[in-house]
Amino acid sequence: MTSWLGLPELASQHGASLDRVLGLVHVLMAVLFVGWGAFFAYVLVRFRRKRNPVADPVGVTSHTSTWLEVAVAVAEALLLVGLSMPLWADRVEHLPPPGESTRIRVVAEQFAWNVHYPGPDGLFGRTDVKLIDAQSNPLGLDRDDPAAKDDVTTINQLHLPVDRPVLITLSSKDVIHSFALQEMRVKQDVVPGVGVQVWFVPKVTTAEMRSRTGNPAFNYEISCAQLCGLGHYRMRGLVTVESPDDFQKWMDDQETQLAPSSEDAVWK
Ligand SMILES: [Cu+2]
Repeated sequence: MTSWLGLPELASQHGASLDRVLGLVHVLMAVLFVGWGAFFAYVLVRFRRKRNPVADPVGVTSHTSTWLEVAVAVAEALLLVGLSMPLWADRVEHLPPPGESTRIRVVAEQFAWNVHYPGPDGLFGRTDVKLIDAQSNPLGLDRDDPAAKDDVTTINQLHLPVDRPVLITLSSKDVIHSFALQEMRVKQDVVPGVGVQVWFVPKVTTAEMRSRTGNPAFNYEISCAQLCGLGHYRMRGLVTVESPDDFQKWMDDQETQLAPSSEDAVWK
């Protein structure tokens, strides 16, 4: 169900509380907009020149406006301290345990998302900037490192199992990008030289979302939410949220492709 704000469909665990804060902020803004608008119109009529030919140096003596301003400040403080700050603290302080999460590295570059899974050993292989090859090895992964042998890499393809925390470490090879998954309510700047962690729990598979939206062509997407250069518009990735079994199947397929082919074996 799309909320009254016209937000994208919601597909993550924490997203509902984020949408609630966003909704309340909009309610407060609507009240202020209508309230101040009405006040402005009232003042235009009430203090018109015909009725007030001479300026009044004393002005307003009632304290109503002061109290109204205090009320607005209290409402804003409640939104900020009561709702937004606890929500944000929960996002950045309570990262899920790595052992219970799908761990992924995502390295942004102009203009693609390089995705790195640790493979069955759970260890990310060594990467080295000297090994980077734009075509064959955009991550600079050292395949001679034992931990790297089973690592799975993709470009613009993110596969995620549903109902399990996803813990992503973001970094950039060039400029500032922004990793955005609209339906997951995830948006995080990707800064060169910094590894930023972001996490969420996908709750709706791609297939479920297709039937929910009635759109058989629906796909989750990674978009870059930071204007990062001329090719910014094409910096998008495909996200597939699937059952743990389907995810495992996909991972196994990737592993099979990593294994030396039979042809190689013959020539060795
Ligand atoms: Cu970008």
